[in-house]
Amino acid sequence: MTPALAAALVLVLLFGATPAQAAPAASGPAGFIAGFATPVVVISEGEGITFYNFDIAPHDFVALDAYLSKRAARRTKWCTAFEGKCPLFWSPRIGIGQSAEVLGLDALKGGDRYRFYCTLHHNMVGTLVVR
Ligand SMILES: [Cu+2]
Repeated sequence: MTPALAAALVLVLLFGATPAQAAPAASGPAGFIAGFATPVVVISEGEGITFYNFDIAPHDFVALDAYLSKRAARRTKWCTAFEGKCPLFWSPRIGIGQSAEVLGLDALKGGDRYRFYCTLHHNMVGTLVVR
């Protein structure tokens, strides 16, 4: 990965065999569980993220318990997809082999960290660190 690359990459993968005591997988074949292959994502302020899905199930990349103000949400085009609260950042839901840009990252400030998750599989969580 070269510093010149504009966007950090976030991958979601189907992990191998699930430990016997793990919770049942929300999707995918029995005994397997999907997760973010990059549960901690570090970006610089102003940097973008490209989200890739290599799993057979659809996934997205959405801020967890962090929302735009109502005023900011009204000015943000992609917030029209949400009733009520609009997440601070968001990617469209994508299927296997697809990629999407994460929207809303330009408003994030250096020095902060945020939780993210998949709205379809709430066990899929991670941390986004903004340098
Ligand atoms: Cu998911």
